[in-house]
Amino acid sequence: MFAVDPTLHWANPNNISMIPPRPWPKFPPGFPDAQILVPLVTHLHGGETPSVSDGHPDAWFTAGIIRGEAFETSLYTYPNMQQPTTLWYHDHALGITRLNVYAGLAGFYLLRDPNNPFENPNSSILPSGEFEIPLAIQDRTFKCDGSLFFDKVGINPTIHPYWTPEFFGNTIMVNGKVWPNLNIEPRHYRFRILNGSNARFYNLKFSNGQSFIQIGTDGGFLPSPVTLTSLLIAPGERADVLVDFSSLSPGTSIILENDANTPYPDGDPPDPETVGQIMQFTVRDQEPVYPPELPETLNTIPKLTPTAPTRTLTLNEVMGPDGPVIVLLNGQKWDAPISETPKVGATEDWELVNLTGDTHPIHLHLVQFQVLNRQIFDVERYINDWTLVNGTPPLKNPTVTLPVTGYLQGQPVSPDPNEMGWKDTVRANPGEVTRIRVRYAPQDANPAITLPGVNLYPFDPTRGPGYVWHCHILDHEDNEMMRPLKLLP
Ligand SMILES: [Cu+2]
Repeated sequence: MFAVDPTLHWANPNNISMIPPRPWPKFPPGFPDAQILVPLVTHLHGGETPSVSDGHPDAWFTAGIIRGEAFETSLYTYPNMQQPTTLWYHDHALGITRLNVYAGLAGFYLLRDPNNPFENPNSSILPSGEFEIPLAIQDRTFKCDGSLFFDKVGINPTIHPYWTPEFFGNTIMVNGKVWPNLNIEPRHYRFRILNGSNARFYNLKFSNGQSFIQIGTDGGFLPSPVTLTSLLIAPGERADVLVDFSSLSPGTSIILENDANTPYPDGDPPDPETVGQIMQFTVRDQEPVYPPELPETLNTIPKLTPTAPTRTLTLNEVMGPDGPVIVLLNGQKWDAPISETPKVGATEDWELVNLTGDTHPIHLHLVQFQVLNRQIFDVERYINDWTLVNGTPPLKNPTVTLPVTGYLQGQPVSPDPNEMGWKDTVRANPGEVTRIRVRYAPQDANPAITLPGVNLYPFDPTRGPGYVWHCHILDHEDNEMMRPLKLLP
């Protein structure tokens, strides 16, 4: 369907060892040996999952018998022991995830807990049944015949013939339908919103300016409800949202709009006639139903204390003649020696030092973490000194950590109120250090007994091929913005 770029480090099921000399063929046909056999592997995003079932990028397999080097089984086990929340599953095969997800390999995985007071079938606090609707937002571009279009000319075609740094579609699809309308009753609804796009951020708001309430984030319910008039959501993030339509008169139509720039935050504004619109809601002629009052407390998020040194990790972009050619974490490619090896049970602070011009949604597998704060820093001086210490990326040697302390400016800024819960994907903004606190233990582990070297998972997370952390802009993830994450006993 789409141009597989074999100049990236990718699954390569036919084991193409030599890329023929330039000039490279246009797609189609591209490289025919790269186009046949589709490697894929499923990752349950946000899941506390054994590593053999986590969808490691090298654990891919084809419809035949060809398997990646980390493959152990195609039968996965999900313990489902974590808090109830909006998870989703999608392809994670090395270097081809952007194409497989764009082709449709993504879906919701709503984890429920009948023992949770808001999820109990007898509770009427939250809308349920037909009034609880998952909304997967994805941008797409279609050809005249209705088939999907994906970029097939690279921005640096002499280096990567087909890869582009970000794919942005020119239409918005919700649950597989372009710009849908939903007929609603004049009452409250619960929407499980997912940004399932490859690279597009959304800043969502209603055309009538009405507010709405966010009750949950990536990993579960927020500590308390947060009233919003706009919701910023990056690829991979989820938001559990209540919207009250009870004051709208019958026949009224309102539009869920988007005003996030692409790339985010400093790119072009969306066309208000096209990608500036997400979907429409039209009110049926019915008696209004008013929402019950929400409790002030929805969840208790434990206070964690770090038990290991802070990790300072950079986000790097390497420029080619016509724009980015590769995007890196800590200056390293995917196959450089593993450097993120926390002890199971440990609690670590990670400082994500963004040296690029864009926001990157950074996702860690296995864990739900807490966002501590963000702080601006002197990017130019840091890059100069980092490059003096480490050289120009991609680095051959292990990265020497350059503490960001001497480059910080201003005060740390608290996360947004709707980031105060459990998160598995965090927006790392340009020019900022984003600090997160990560505990390698189940979400509900008692902090008093969570210690480095103590495994509280119902499985052994130190065995198997390990986990990964990566940028959730799929075009970045496919071109080296992903690193292994291996837990030690
Ligand atoms: Cu990125």
